Amino acid sequence: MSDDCIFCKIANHVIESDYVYEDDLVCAFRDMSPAAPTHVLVVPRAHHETLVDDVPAETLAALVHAVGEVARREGISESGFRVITNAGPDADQVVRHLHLHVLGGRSLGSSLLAE
Ligand code: DGP
Repeated sequence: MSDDCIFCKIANHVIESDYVYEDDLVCAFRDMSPAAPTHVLVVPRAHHETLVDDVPAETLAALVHAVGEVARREGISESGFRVITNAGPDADQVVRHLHLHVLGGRSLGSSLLAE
């Protein structure tokens, strides 16, 4: 865990959040600035900056599994949803702790971007 990382603190309950799903390796909580009716962030409990940060295969599998759990729990598995991860400056990554945005609950349009 990184002491100055907000998502480390949320993922390890140093700071509480609105959790949607948790297991040993990952947790999912609501984004504080939702871009859609459902906007949940899925993060590893261990600190990894992006997807290219030597993330163990077990953790990657747990992240993808959690996306499915979030979609089912939020009732968007049939209506549809989008998963995005921002990595690095060109993607405008603000929080430097790997996270998957799970967006749904409205039509997201055909663009790859959420807006
Ligand atoms: P990005 O790094 O650009 O992929 O976006 C980070 C997202 O994290 C952004 O949508 C806002 C959200 N966020 C930032 N800080 C917090 C926080 O302390 N709590 C919650 N729930 N969401 C946060």
